[in-house]
Amino acid sequence: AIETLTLKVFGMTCDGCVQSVHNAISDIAGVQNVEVNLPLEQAVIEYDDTQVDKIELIRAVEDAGFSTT
Ligand code: 9UX
Repeated sequence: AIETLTLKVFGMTCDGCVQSVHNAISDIAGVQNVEVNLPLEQAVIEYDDTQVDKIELIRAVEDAGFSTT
């Protein structure tokens, strides 16, 4: 099924950070849509849960250099 996950993303300070987070998440197979919001410090991710799980999404954000929930 297509699921929606909202993650808090901490440590973003400019639009380049937003792009980094967006790219890191959207590169993952099964991710359908990503919206990253700097002032809200969050990413809203739509993904196919038969292809990718929450842990993988969290890991992608962390690997991009940001902390998340
Ligand atoms: Mo902006 Mo972020 O110059 O990793 S890209 S601070």
